[in-house]
Amino acid sequence: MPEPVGIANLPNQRYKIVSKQGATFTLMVAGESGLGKTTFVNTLFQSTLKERPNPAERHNKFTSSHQTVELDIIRAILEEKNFKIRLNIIDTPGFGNNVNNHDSWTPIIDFLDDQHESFMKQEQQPIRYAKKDLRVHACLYFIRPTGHSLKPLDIEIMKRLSTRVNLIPVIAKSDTLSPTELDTFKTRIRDVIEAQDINIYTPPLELDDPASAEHAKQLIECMPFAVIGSEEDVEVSPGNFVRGRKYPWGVVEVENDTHCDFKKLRSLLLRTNMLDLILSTNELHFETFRSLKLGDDESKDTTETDENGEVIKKTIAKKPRRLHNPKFKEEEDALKKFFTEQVKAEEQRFRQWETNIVNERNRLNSDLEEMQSKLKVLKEEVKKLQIVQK
Ligand SMILES: Nc1nc2c(ncn2[C@@H]2O[C@H](COP(=O)(O)OP(=O)(O)OP(=O)(O)O)[C@@H](O)[C@H]2O)c(=O)[nH]1
Ligand SMILES: [Mg+2]
Repeated sequence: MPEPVGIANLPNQRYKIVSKQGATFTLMVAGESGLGKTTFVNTLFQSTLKERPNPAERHNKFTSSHQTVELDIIRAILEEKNFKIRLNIIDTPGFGNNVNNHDSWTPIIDFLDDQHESFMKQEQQPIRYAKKDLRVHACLYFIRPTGHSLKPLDIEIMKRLSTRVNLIPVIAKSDTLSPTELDTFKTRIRDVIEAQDINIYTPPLELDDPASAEHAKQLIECMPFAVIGSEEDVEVSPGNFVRGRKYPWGVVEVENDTHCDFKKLRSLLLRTNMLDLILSTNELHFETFRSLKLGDDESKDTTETDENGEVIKKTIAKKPRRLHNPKFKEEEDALKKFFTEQVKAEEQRFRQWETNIVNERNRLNSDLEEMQSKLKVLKEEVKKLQIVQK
């Protein structure tokens, strides 16, 4: 049985907001050439959609060597309990083997910015039609399984990606590393990410829900996810096929938690954290883009001549543009109101949480007292019995 994919049964109030409109989820894969990005996308689609009749349209733009040569958007609809998710996956051409690497990854950055830009323009229209939205909610960054560390090129690109999109690093072709090599590699990558201050996506720890907090902790410890892609089912025992890669010494299975983190990653993307990825794209990455675009606090240098004919330099701080525009003012007021409400709600939630903890502590204390008095009674009985025995 494939595990349920949707987010329809999430006990999350934010779910309701999105659910009325259905959701669009856009995932991107990026990284050096030949690391298995296209294979991964196909694996994800096949494993997720195998029970569904022909949902994915696939327009492959393969050259004879199967190298991806341009951005390729694959669309599908996931449907569960009347809840619809429009899923877009953006496959990108790999970079790294060109003379000029810069040319091979700037289109990816431009694509991300263009989607924010186009969404912003649509938002500014007086009549808001249904928006065309291809803003990327998560970008999987494929790391070559060298066992050493991140390359300078990886660091440079990851930095640029991480300010624009929820960045999720993954170790490509992890079947080529032994478990110990993989462990060391993961630690090194995490260290570099921290040292370089690269802001990767971290699942939020929902403190009021111990089960999901524990789950998030496990996901964080597992990062960067080690993945294996395969487009074939291989025979593991007579008549028994699984998605995997066959080697003379055995089979590595895509959907086996002891072989790689594919299932964990899929569940994060399509199930447990999809909503958080969607909302944080809007609240964090899109807002960052928007405020940069609106060019708040721009300043301008001008020169003037004073009465003695000397040139003096003046820096005129340009007023934030939105103050000139009543529409921006309105938006700002609405935002302020929104944030005040959010803070209030958070405080309320925090207080509730505190009360719950105090109640829980009191309950445990009284349990403890009860236990202690029971223990006392039992000890006395033991003593009595010992005396009787003598
Ligand atoms: N060992 C191993 N090989 C893999 C894995 N995934 C893909 N491959 C192989 O790696 C080769 C390249 O795979 P692609 O999926 O075309 O790589 P890509 O990242 O899309 O490459 P570009 O389109 O050039 O960027 C193919 O021969 C795949 O069969 C994996 O998890 N493990
Ligand atoms: Mg490809």
